[in-house]
Amino acid sequence: ADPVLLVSNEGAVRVLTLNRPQALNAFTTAMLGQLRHALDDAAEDSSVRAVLVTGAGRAFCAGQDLNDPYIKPEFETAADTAVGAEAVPPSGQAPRRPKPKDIGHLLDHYYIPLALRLRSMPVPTLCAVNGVAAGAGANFALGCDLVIAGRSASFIQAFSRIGLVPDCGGTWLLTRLVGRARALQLTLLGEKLPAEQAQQWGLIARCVADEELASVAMATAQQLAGMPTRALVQTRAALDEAMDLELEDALRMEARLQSQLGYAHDYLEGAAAFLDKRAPHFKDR
Ligand code: T3D
Repeated sequence: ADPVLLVSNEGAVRVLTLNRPQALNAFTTAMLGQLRHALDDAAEDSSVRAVLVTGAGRAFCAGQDLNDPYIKPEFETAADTAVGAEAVPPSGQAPRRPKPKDIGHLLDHYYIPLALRLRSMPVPTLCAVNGVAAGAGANFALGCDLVIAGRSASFIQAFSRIGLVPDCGGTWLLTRLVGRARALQLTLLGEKLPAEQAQQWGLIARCVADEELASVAMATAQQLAGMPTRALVQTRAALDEAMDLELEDALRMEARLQSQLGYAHDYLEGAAAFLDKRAPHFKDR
């Protein structure tokens, strides 16, 4: 069988490609597990300075695979139980009573660790959204530091269509990215948001022509990989933290981080390179 996640390197950029194109790269537990391990590997490998995630085929990711045994609805039949079953319909079909299922288990074991891993990566992350990104697929993409989408891509908070709430960080991310009104519009109606509008709303960084997506995403990932990694990662953490801080506390957090970075190699190198009018060579992670 084809691997469900392709892993490759382009210089200091680790490229992760979701690879179940026949099911629009919907997440199976196997794929979620491999994705998390691949992020762990990238985090631990000091030669990696940026991670680029994309999808194979015409979609980025259709969210949780609804055929996965952990989540696929199952119904009791007369063979399972004779007590309490619904009456046999006039058509003569077997009674269909849903079997209780704890689908929250999937979140505890797969989506929560994955979303936390992504947000705490020690290198910048970039998602190249090459087609539709639905449900947890959309929110995984939006959890990356930069999101670049092809013009034909779209974002769908598909959860409400199937009786669920947004997960994989959607409740936290969407309100921060586009505000409550637009977050509610996206999550209640579950409508498709085209990439261009997603950019206009500030949900994603860029929308580019489909045929340019791969090259623009790779060039941006290479650009990030050549930058002072530790400062980039601390910028992400500081922006997230500042959302919940008073101004004075945010100012003090900035001062604390700046003090630490001021002693690091990358600041000394960056400032010296500027003064010397040469290209800097960053190495802190
Ligand atoms: O607690 C928990 O654990 C729950 C966790 C939930 C996390 C979630 O992500 S919930 C949301 C799950 N995702 C969805 O509900 C989206 C379902 N898919 C769609 O709405 C549509 O497929 C799309 C809008 C994404 C794309 O539409 P379209 O018309 O371009 O493609 P299609 O024809 O619908 O799909 C193509 C194939 O992919 C098709 O298979 P087939 O008929 O060719 O054999 C379709 O069944 C399959 N597919 C698409 N999405 C999923 C899927 N198979 C399994 N699971 C999917 N999510």
